[in-house]
Amino acid sequence: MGVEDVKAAFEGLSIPWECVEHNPIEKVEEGLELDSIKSLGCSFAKNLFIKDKKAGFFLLVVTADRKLDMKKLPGLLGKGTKEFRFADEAALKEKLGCGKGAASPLGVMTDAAGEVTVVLDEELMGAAKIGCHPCQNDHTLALTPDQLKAFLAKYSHEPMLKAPAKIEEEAKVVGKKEGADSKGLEYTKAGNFPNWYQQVIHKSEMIEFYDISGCYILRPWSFSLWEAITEFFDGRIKKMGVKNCYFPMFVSEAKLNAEKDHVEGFAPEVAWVTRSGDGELEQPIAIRPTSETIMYPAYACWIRSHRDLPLLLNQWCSVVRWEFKHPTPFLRTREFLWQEGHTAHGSYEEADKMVMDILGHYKAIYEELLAVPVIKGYKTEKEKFAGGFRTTTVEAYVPATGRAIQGATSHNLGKNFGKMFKIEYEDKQGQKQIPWQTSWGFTTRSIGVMVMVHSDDTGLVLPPRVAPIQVVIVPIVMSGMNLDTLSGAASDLASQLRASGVRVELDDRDNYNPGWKYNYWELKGVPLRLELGPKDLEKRQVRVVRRDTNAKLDVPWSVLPQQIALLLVQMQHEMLERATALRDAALKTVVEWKDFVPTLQLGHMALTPFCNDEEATHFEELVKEKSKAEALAASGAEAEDARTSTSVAAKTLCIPFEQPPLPEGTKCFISGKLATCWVLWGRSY
Ligand code: 87F
Repeated sequence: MGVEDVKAAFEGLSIPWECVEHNPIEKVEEGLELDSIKSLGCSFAKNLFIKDKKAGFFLLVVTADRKLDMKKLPGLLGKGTKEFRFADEAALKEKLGCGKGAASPLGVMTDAAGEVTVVLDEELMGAAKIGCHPCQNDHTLALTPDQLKAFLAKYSHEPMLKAPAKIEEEAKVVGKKEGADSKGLEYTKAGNFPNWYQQVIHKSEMIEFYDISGCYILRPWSFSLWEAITEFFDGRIKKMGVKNCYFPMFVSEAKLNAEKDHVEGFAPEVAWVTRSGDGELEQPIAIRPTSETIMYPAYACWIRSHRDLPLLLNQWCSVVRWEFKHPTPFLRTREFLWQEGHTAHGSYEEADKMVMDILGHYKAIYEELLAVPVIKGYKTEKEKFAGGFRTTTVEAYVPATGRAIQGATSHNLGKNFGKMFKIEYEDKQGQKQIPWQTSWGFTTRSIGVMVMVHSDDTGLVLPPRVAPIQVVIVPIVMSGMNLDTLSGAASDLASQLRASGVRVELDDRDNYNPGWKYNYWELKGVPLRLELGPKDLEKRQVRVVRRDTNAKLDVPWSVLPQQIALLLVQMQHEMLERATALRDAALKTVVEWKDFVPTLQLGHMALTPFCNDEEATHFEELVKEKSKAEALAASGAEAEDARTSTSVAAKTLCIPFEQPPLPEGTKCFISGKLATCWVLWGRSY
């Protein structure tokens, strides 16, 4: 098959012949550069000829920039497909009559047996004209999507049409590791952060993907981390007298809108149930995005006397916020797990102590459990929870992306909600009072932050305190050795460790070799690996390998539990130390505007003097605009960081509680007015 055959076929179908000749091209990208091809004014297709062991040949006709993940193709194409490979040149010639580099849907002329399924990318089908090779790569012709479909129909090839969202989209395939196999990570953290992150959480069996955008399955490996967090925090708040409860997830429209400031701005994210079965509901009902409006009407009933205070309630639940920004597992999902605490007090001081104590627990979860350093501070007026009086926050930092991220917030609500929901009580003097309220929330986002901070090019790295399995024992079985002695010793060591409170797994699966097991547990981030081979058996020792540093040491059986306990504590401590050093290195003091954007460009956070007066919000907005404009001008970058789908604009993270001295007369870096505090800025998630 060649250009003449295709031309004849076009004539038969009365498709106009618009064809150019050029030097042979091997790759789509080369074609995009050629003036002759550009003159056709068409979108250029990329044609991938692939083969599945079971289901046979497929020709994927997709937009030139579409990146496909071969492993996800069976999910996309169905038809009992299992495992795709690129088909070779011989098959391309045989099945489609196309020469090297000239795979083309027009090749269906050759496939009288109908062995090749043609898959068309819907986005490409939206183009005015599409460029194709007439089965040889030194000619390109243009035809409309309808003409292409007519051509395929003529040769009895009903194409499969696939929406771009369904075709695995990847912004850019960069940062792929050399020679990576499909079990391990194919991307590096520095080279392609988003793909690396996706693979870490998927291949470590933390997350399974789901067919509703922004929703993910939390598998046991990540859910246990959440359990470790809930257990810790639940213990702490119970000691403070907080009680758990559960309120309905549904809220009526009238209630949801009871406090205007609170819902305003958030309204587009509220998800509604409007139907049951095939009938419309009389009144649509919202799914909780947070529970102030659900809980406070009940508080109004329950709080009548000063004896009813403090009221300290918390609930563990999920909430739904229907966001349209690019989702990221854990960090930005449409449903997420959290706890929300809602308390009411007789004095401002008592409420504020509650706010601060909770913030302290949040910091402890991040630092003591997840080994992620955070900075405590107040949100500015612009960034605080609008329904409340004052918001406190813990802010974390992801060194690999240079992005800050809000860790959790604890609000002093003042009396705003009390007034709106008519929560009133009689004080000791018999006077009507409105209580001081607080609310505070901590979410599964924290798990994503931990992954982003600690994991590496080999996979997840789990801080020992939260690792579902802290130690894995891998027996090294050699051929011809006495299996019983080895497995006896291995399970003995496992029991000893278990007895000393360590979470141990003995991996005695006989269908995997030790190397495979090492990779598997490294990917899952288990802190310590114990290797037990014949030599170790002789010497009554075991080889211990640290996941975070890969450091190896031989430990005698006699002191194993003590040594392991020590190593786990050390590793936990050093993980926090390392993350803190990286975070601190990214904290820069900036006193003049000219240094601000260059600091952010380096992936740093900036601590600046700030006026923080009635005009503060205006100046924050100014910084947002100016920082974005300057960043774009400086780097020719895009408004969104392609790596993270986050804005390049800076915003305030917090007014840190710990304030460096502010020399008298220091000017605000943006307004030029007298500064009253230091504010922390960054690009953020
Ligand atoms: C989205 C839709 C509707 C955040 C929303 O931080 C309402 C809201 O009120 C909303 N997204 N918020 C703020 C939540 C404030 C507060 N609630 C209790 C917390 C901690 C837990």
